[in-house]
Amino acid sequence: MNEQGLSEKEIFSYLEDVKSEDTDYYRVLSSMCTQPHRIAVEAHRLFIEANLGDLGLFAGAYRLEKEVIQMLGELLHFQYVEIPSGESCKSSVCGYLTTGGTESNIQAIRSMKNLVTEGGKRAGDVLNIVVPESAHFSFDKVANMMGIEVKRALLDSEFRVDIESVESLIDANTIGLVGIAGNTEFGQVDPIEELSKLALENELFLHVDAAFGGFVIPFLEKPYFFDFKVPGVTSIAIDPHKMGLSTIPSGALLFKSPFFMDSLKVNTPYLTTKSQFTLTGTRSGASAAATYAVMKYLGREGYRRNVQYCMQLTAKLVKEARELGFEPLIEPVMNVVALRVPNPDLVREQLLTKFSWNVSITRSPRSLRLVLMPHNTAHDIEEFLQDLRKITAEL
Ligand code: 0PR
Repeated sequence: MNEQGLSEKEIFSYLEDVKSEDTDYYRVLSSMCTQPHRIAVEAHRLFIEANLGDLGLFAGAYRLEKEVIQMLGELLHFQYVEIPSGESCKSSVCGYLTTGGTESNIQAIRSMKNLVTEGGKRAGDVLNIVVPESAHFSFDKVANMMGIEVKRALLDSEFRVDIESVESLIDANTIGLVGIAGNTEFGQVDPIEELSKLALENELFLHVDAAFGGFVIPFLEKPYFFDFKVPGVTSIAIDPHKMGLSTIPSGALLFKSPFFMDSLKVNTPYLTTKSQFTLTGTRSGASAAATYAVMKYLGREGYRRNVQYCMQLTAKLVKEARELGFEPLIEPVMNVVALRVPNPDLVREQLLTKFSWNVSITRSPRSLRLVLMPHNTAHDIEEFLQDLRKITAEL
C-alpha cells in the first residue's frame, strides 16, 4: 500500500481506465446476470452501510429483508401456517437473503445434514444427496465442504433428470434430493412433482435450485409445478441478482418451515441477536433494499414483461438460427438456448476474437449456450446470427 493517500482524481482516473477492461453487457450472451434495475441501484446506495450480520443495529434493513422473504414466499406459493413456537419466524414463511445460488445451495444441504445428524446421530455414515447431472458446480463445493457424497443422476433426452436414475441412486445414506428449475446449461425444468413423490416415499428432503428460474417460471405462459405448491419441496434457492434485476450480491434461500432454518443456528453471544442462521457473518443490507425496491417497483406485471421480452428474443434467435440451419438441442423452456453448431469450441473462440461476442458452451453434448437477457436486443440477435453464419461458413 502507498504510504501517503492519492488524490480522488488520481484514483478515479485509474478506476475508469480499469473499468474499461470489464466487458459491459453489450455483446454478452453468456451471463445469467444483467445490468441491475436503476431503482435497485438507488436503493442499494441508500443502504450501503447496512450490515445484516448484526440485525439489532439495522432494524430497517432487517425489516426490508423480511418483506423480501415474504414477497418471495408469495411468489413461490408458500403455505401459510402459524407456528406458535417457531423462534426464527412468526409464520411458516421463512428464509434469508444470501450472496447467491451457491450459498443458498450450500445452506440448504447443510440444513439437511444438521437435521439428520443432530445429537450425534448417523456418526460415521457417509451421507449422500442425489442431484441431476446438470446440477450447478456449487454442489461440488457442498461435497467438498461437508463430506457429503453428491450422486449424479442421468438426464433424459430433454435434459431433465431421469426419475428412474434418481430412484436407483437412493440408498440408506441418502438424506435428500435436488431438482433444478431452470438448469444452468439448458434452462430446462426437472420433473419436480415426480421428485417430490420420491422424496415423500423415502422420507427425504427436496431442495429446488431455482436460482435462475425463480424469476422466470412464474411469468411464463406455460405453467410448471416447481415450488412450494409441490408438497415434498422443503427448500428453494432463488436469485434476485439474476432475472430479479437486483444488485449483486442478492440471492435468497426459502424453507418450508422454521424447523429447517433453525437447524442452521449458531449462538452469537455478543451480538444484538442471540443466534444467526446465515453462512456469512457480515451481510449486505444494501442488497435487501435493492431487491425490495425493484420487486415493489416492477410488481408481477413488470417481471412478466421482462420475461416476455427475453422469451421474444429467444424465439427470434431460435427461428432465425433454424433458417440458417442450426437446430437447438431442445425447444427452449426459458431464455436459455443450446444451439447445435459444427465445432462449438472453435466457433465460440472465433465469435469472441473476431466479433467480441461472449458465448459459452454446454458440457455434454457440446453446443453453443446462449442466455438471452434484458440487456440484449433484437438488433444484437440479428448481428450475432450474421457473425455466426460468417464463421461457420469458413469452417
Ligand atoms: N444454481 C444455478 C441453476 C445457477 O445457474 C447458478 C449460477 C447458481 C446456482 C450459482 O449462483 P451464484 O453464481 O449466484 O452463486 N449460474 C451462472 C453460472 O455459473 C452464473 C453466472 C452469472 C455465470 C453470470 C456467468 C455470468 O457472467 O453459469
